[in-house]
Amino acid sequence: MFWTQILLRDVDVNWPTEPARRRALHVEPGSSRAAGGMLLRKLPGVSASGMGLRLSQKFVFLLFISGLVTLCFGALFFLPDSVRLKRIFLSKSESPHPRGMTPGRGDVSTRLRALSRRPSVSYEARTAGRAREERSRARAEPGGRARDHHDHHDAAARADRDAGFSGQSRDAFDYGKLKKCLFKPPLGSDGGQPSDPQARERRDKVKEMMKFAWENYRRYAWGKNELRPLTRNGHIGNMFGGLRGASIVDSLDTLYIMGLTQEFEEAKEWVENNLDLNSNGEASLFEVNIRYVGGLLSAYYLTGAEVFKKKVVELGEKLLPAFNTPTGIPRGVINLGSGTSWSWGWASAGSSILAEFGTLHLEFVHLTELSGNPVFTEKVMNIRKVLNKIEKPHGLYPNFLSPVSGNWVQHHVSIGGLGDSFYEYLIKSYLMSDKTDEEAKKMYYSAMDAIEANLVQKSPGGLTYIAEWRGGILDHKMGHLACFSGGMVGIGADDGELTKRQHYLDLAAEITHTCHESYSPTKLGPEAFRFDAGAEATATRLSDRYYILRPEVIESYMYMWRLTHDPKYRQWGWEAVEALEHHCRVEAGFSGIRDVYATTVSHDNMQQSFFLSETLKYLYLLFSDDDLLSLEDWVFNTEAHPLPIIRRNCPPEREDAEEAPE
Ligand code: DMJ
Repeated sequence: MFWTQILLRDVDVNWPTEPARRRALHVEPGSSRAAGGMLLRKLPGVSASGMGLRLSQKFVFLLFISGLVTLCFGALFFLPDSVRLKRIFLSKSESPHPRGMTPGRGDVSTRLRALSRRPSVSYEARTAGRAREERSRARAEPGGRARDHHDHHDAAARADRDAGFSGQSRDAFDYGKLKKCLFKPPLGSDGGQPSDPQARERRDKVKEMMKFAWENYRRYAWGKNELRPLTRNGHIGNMFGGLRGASIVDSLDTLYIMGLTQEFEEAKEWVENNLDLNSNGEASLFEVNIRYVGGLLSAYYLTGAEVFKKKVVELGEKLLPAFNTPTGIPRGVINLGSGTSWSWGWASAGSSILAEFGTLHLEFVHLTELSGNPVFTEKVMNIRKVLNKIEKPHGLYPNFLSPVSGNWVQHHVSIGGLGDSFYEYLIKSYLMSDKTDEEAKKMYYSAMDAIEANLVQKSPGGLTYIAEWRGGILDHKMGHLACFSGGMVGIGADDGELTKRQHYLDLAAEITHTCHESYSPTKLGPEAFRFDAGAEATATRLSDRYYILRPEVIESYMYMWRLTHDPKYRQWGWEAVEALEHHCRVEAGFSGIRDVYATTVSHDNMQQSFFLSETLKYLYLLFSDDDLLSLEDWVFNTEAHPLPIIRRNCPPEREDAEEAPE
C-alpha cells in the first residue's frame, strides 16, 4: 500500500486532508484511481469460472484482468532499485523511469533520493545519458533555452532533475550574458564612490566598521556562525542545522562591494575548503535559505566564481525534502542530513509560518536559473497556488498555515515578525521577473489594499503605523521588523495604479518617519513599540526594549534615499552610525544592547551575522552613488543579498554591447 500511496500522492501535489486521502483510495466512477478500489469489489453476476457470462460481461472481465496485469507490470518500474523482480524486467542500462513514465510534479525520483539521500552511482550514470540526449533535443527546438520564463527549462531540465545536478557537468549558466544584459556594472562606474565629500567620508566610516567587525570575527570566531564580542569567542547556535560560517557566507557580498578584496578572498577560500554541506542537524529552512542560499547566490552573481554556484545548488537540493508535505507547503525545520522535516514546536498545531514559507521565492527561482532544474521554481509556485486557493479573512494573510490541510490555523496577521518578508517577496518577485510575474504583482497590491483597509493607523500624535490584527482586534504595536515596510512600499510605488503612486510614496515616507521616531533617545530603536495608553512609537514593556543590531529601519532609509534623494535619509543614517559606534561598538566587535532607553548600556554579547550582511551594507549603499548595485538591475533578498533581475531578453541597447565593464 505504501508505494500505491506514493503513486497517488505523486499525481496531485495538493494532496488533500487525511480523510480525503482515505476516501480517494476507494472507487470513484470515472476516476483514474478506480483500479485499486475495484480489487475490493465483487462483480455482480459473475461466477468464479466465468462460464455462462454474457458477451458484454466477458468483455468487462477481460478488460479488468488486462488492466490488472498492466498495473502490476507498471508498478515494477516504481519499486526501489534493489528489488529483484525489477532487475529481471529492466536491463542494467535502462533508466528506472523510461521516457514517457518520468514522474511529474511531486517527483518520485526526488522523493526516493530524499529517502536514501545518496543516489547510487549507477542511477546517476544511467540518467545522465538521458539528460544529455534530452538537452541536445531541447537545444534543437526553435527558441532553444531562452524561450520564456515558464517553458525554457523543458525536457532538458526535466531530465537533469532526474539525474541530480550538484557536481555534474552540464550546460553552463550563461554568466557572460547576464553581465552583458545589466544596465550598469554591478559596482557602478567607480565602485559607487559618491561625489559629495561628506557622503564619501561617511561611507569610508561604514567601511571601517565592516573591517572592524570582520577582523574581530576572523580573530575570535573564525568558522563559527557568529562572534561573541565580549567573551571573544564564537557562537554556533541551532538555526543552521550544523552548517558553520554563517557570518562568512553572509558577509561575502558586503566585503566584495566595499572593495575589501583580501578579506573577500579569504572568505571565498573558506567556502571552497571548509563549508561542509554534509551536516546532520536541525536547520531552519528560512534562515538557511535567506542567509546561506542568498549569500552564495549573490557571491556567484557578483563574481562568477563557480564554487559558489556549485555549493548553492547542492545546498538547495538538500532543502527540497522540507516540501514533502500533503500540500507542498514546507515545514519550518529540516534535518539537512536525513531530509526529515517538522514544524516548530512553538507554532500552533504543527503549522508553517507565512514569513518562512513565503520567503523562498527569490532564491528558489534563482536556483532554477543556475541549475536548469525546474523543481525549485515548481516548489515555490505551488506555495502560491495554495495561498491563492484559500479564503483570506478580509483579504489578509494570517501568519500560521497547516501544511497538512492547507488551512489557516490562527487569525493573527502582522507585517512584522511571522508575516513580514512574505509581502516583501511578492513585490520583489514581480520586480525580479523583469515585471513579467503578473500573479505576484496582483497578490502584492491586493494584500496592500487589505493592509491599508485593516491595519494602517494614524496615532493621536499623527504618526502612521501598521498595527497587528488578532481575529479582528487590533493590537496597536509595531515591531522593529515591520520597519522594512517603508522601503517595501516605496519600491512598490511605481507599479501601483497610476492614481495611487504618489499615495504609496507618501505612505512609505510616513512609515519610515515613524520608525525613525522610534529611534530615540539613544538613536537606536526597540524591538517593538506601541501606540496605546499614551505611547507614541515607544516600547512600553521592558522585554521589548532591546536592539540586536537589526537593519530594517536603515534599510528603509536606503530605499527612500534612492527613491527621493531627500537628504534627511542620509542624515538619519548617519545618526544610526554614530549611535552604533557609541553604544554597540566594544573592544572586539559590535554587540546588541539590552535596553535602548537605559543610560548605562548593557551588551548582549552577540554580533549577529545580519549586521554584516544587512545593516552595514545598507548604510554603505546609503552613502554611495545609486549605480552601486543599481535597483534597475538588482533586487535584494530579505537578508540584503543582491540577486539580478532575470531578463529573458537583453534590453535592445545592450544587445550588442560588451559586457558591462567593472
Ligand atoms: C534578518 O535575518 C532578515 O532581515 C529577516 O528577514 C528578518 N530578520 C533579520 C534581521 O532583523
